[in-house]
Amino acid sequence: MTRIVRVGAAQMGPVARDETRAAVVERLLELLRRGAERGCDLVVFPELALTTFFPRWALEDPAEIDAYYETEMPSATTRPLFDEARRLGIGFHLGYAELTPDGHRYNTAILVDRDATIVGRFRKVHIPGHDTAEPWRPFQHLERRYFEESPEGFGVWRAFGGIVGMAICNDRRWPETYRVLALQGAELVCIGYNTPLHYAPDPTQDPLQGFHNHLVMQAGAYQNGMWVVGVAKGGIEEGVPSLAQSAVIAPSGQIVAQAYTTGDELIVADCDLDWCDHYRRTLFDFEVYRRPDAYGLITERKGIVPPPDGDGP
Ligand code: CDT
Repeated sequence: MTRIVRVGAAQMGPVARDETRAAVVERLLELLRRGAERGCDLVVFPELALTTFFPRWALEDPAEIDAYYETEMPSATTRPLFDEARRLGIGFHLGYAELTPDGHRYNTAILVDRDATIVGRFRKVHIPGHDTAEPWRPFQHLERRYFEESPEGFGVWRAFGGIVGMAICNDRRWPETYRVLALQGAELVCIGYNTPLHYAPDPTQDPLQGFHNHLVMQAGAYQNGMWVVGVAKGGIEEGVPSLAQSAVIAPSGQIVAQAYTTGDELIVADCDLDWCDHYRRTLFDFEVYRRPDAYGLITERKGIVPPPDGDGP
């Protein structure tokens, strides 16, 4: 029996600061229905899909800040998405800001099965940017002010006939993300992102944003023999141009579907989960070829420690 998961990568265009949750949910419903029309099993929405990317502002009003977070999932506002998904028999992945009952704030994504039950929840591990306002920047990236680093790490879940993992935006740039997921058997990884095209600390990277986006996800897919679904909230959001170029990437590292707009757009790909074995049973047979004994520094050391001066041949 083949294990083909038809995945819809539901790219979103910008969400305005004053756009209501209800209006955003209507957009998500439209994308979900398009996915159902095209026979998708799973529709993947981006990071922080329900609101504008609020870490671009140094907000002071606690009530305004709290309003960007979800305290329950589903809530009255997001329940229509769950109800429609159940009616259509389609699963989804959704990123949002989470405020837990005990006051923790995470950049979170959930995996929802075809019967609208939440089967997996992931909290972003790598939190980029800064935690205090830096006025020299044309816009802020205050994720480190608004979100905690997840203490939970990377998990996987059995769903859609396979093993599914999640990562969020900056996580996709780190090779450890994919390897830790692959070591748990992940066959398909969902990744939502909000990536400004301008990177203030080093603008030489600006023209390379699209390249780096695909570079890391394609490498992650190939080196771990897994499907990667990268989904943007792109376009010009509140004056900040953001990367689109959502893509579905095969275990070969090839892009098999890619968005061509910067707005709401659904791209669809049939992901054959058994194709992972082409890589996992050959060149990247971890059990045979990996050398964890040679990789100790990966977990022992956080930063770079060069050898002392004078060492070497
Ligand atoms: N959302 C997110 O993680 N964005 C970052 C932007 C670069 S760091 C300021 C990313 O890695 O795409």
